[in-house]
Amino acid sequence: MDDLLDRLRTSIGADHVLTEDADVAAYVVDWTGTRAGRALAVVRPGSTEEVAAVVAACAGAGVPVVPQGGNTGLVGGGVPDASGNQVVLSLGRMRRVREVDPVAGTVTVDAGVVLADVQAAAEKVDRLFPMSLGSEGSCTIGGNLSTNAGGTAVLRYGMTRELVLGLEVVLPDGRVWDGLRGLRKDNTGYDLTQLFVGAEGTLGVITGAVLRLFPATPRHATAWVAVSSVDAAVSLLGLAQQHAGVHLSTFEIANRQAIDLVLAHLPGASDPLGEPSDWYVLVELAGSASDDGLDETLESLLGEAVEAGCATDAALAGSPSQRSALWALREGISEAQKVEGATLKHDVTLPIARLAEWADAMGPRLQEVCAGVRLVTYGHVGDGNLHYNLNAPLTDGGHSDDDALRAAAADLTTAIYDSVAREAGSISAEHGLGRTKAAAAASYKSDVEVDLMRAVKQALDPAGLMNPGVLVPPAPGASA
Ligand code: FAD
Ligand code: 2HG
Ligand code: ZN
Repeated sequence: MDDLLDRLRTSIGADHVLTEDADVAAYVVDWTGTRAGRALAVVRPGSTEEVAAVVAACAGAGVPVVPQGGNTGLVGGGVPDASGNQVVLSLGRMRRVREVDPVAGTVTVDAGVVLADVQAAAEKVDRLFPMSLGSEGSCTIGGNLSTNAGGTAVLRYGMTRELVLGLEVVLPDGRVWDGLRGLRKDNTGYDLTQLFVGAEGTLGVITGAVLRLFPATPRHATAWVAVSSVDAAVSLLGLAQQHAGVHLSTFEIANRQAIDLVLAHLPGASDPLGEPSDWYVLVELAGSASDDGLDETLESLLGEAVEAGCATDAALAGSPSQRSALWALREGISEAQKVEGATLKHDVTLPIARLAEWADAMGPRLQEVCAGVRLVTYGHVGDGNLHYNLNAPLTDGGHSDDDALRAAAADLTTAIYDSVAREAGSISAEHGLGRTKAAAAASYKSDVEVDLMRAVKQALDPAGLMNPGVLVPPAPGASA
């Protein structure tokens, strides 16, 4: 292995090959703090050519590579396993916005560019890059593409795969595929770009991307709405679609438990409504500079919603700072859950029409499995996607009983996944599979689907060195 490390140092500079425990520490543990591995080295190449050199050297030495962007992934796909034999390839030095073309509506970036920086580059030319995640200050475009990230703008603009036109990828043998084309029309064969989207680093390392831009939406009308149930939220969604049409950009749900955690743990958070409600929806309409009347549309929508019984109260943002405060309540939930204690995440999608009944039945069922487990339910209800997360029961002294949650974790997750499968839903709406869910996802797929996934992996990465153990479960009898 010393030979490999020497080769890597020669290829990208000794300063960018990290092996000391203190230097690699931040790269081997995930955001949740629950997935920790060990790495042979963390390498930080600064260009596509350097990425190719690293991958070729690792392939030559038979050493697995784990691509990593901002390390905000929630399923353990970007951190190494416990073997200490894997090289973490961080894209953190590849942060160049290569080109912005407002007329074509494209931006071309290095894969290590942070999502917020892509948004800012678009804004500078009066355009919008719509993807929006709570982690946008740290996650990278390479990670967003590799997880096919969702977020709060999917309702209007779609998942990451709908926002990309072309890619540059270093293949598992070190060759570079230059597919950096900004064409909207290109029917010249298999869509290779889409093959790498959502591949979680198992087919190659994305080094660059051409992304789509949209007209800027500087005008917003935002409300925090109290609703009595998931059912009421779904009815409100129907009304919002009727009233606001294309301007409806955000429709996010959170239960009271989730908001209680934010109010308890996030400095400066306050409840915008006088009376507590079981559920809340964050609704936002967005429009161009010439779109007058968004506030009026939102007010009339909410008036009708109260009359129809699908909303009980609402607070409208009257200023940008009030808007930020409402968004902070929604975006702060993940962090607040983590501060509170042990957490079990379930990122599920169901057909929207089935969400309410499913959630109503699931709660009591989970109490049978783990008495007192706290349901922290929130997410992108407009996309049928709930983060059906759990926090530990409270002890008599009011502390998070993390051991109780850990003891019941497998049974709780199985109860949720089995019932999602019965509804023809998905056990990973937007976070991917990583190491955490690869085996579970395969167990709910048909043999045909799993075979197809393995065939794609085998075709592109026959040596199995790109992020092994992630997304594709090993074939029966094969070593992981
Ligand atoms: P990493 O965590 O570094 O990696 C994620 C996966 O992509 C790994 O499998 C890794 O190997 C692979 N990868 C990374 N870069 C590359 C590359 N260049 N080439 C090939 N493979 C690569 N996700 C959502 O979908 N919606 C949300 O609303 C959302 N909100 C979040 C809020 C918070 C507070 C946090 C902590 C996370 C949230 N996430 C959300 C999850 C996470 O931010 C996304 O999955 C994001 O896309 C990961 O980007 P990253 O750069 O951090 O990738
Ligand atoms: C969100 O929508 C993210 O806030 C994170 O997808 C969800 O932490 C989670 O479970
Ligand atoms: Zn989410």
